[in-house]
Amino acid sequence: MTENLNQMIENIKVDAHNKVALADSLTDLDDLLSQFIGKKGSLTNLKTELRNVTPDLRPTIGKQLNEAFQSVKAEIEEKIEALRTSINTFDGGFEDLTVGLAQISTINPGLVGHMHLVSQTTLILEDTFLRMGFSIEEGPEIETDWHNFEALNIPPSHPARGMWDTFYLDTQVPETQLLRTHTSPVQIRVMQAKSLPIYSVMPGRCYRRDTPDARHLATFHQIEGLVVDKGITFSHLAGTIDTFTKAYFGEDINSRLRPAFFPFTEPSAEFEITCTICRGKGCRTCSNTGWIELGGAGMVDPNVFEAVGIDPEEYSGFAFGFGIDRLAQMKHSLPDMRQLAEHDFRFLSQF
Ligand code: FA5
Repeated sequence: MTENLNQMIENIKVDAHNKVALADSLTDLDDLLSQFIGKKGSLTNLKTELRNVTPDLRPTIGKQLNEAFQSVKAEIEEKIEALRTSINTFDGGFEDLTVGLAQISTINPGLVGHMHLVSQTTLILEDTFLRMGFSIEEGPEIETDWHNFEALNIPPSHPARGMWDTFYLDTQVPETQLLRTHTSPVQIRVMQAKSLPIYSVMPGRCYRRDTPDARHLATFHQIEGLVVDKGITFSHLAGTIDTFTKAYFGEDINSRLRPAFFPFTEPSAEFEITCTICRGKGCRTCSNTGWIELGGAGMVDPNVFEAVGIDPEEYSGFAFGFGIDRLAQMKHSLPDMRQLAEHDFRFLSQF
């Protein structure tokens, strides 16, 4: 037993040394701390084995175990410190991520940067809609109350404002400024700036005072769609959404439109697909419904056309707004959207 214990301590030391040499992130090193010297770590466990050692040898083995414990701990902590220093400070406290990345690439030469999953998804969406004949437009993230709400048929103090919990800005300009809660204000800007007909999509970042959970972030992304032309009907909307779903998710994912309410569309619908995590059986991510809401849609309300000077007697149109993070989550079956906002290389490098 004594000899065994002796050998086991040495083996664990070698194993720890090799693993520390290979670890290239703070998360890896944290894992090693718990694997070797945490509450249930392999060296910690050996301490209970000391009981079985004969009393004359116990001090020697105890000392060996203690030294191994201290040296593994020091080796891991030293590497944590080195990695922190290399990643962290630059010129008075600013993080220089390029230096950090360069250091990490030296440790792991195979690691090269690439586009974040949300950016990749945005590009794929843009490409899908470009192939369907849409143009790409953009709008500002800091918006006026008029573009974000009023022109969209949501007057001040209208109860529908409660649908979007808003970050208002104190910018000292006369008009109320806010961080846009959705990409729908870009519809307004496009209708003001472009000549008709319009077939456009508008991707971008949005902000809401939402508590992050498996399906929500406070900063997220949407892609808005807008079609304005003569003779546009709800079936054009349904057909566009169906074509897009099949093009993006493939033939085996079902989608459905359910009646909903948005002040800027009438009639309005919610667009849902089968939850890709549980394949419709019900799970934590879809709140046991089997369906995940991807966005809202509907026929542009005549009041919105009037706000931007388009004659609703002559033109009709549809609009939709999907969550890009939600689309990426469903496409890659990610149980928790918060993974998209964390910077864990092990997660990010998979995409
Ligand atoms: C809207 O934002 C409407 N502007 C959509 C719309 C556009 C309706 C045009 C009609 C016509 P809603 O609040 O339901 O609707 O958000 C749309 C989608 O954005 C959601 O289905 C979801 O996919 C995504 N989304 C909303 N809030 C969050 C959040 N906090 N985190 C991540 N994604 C979100």
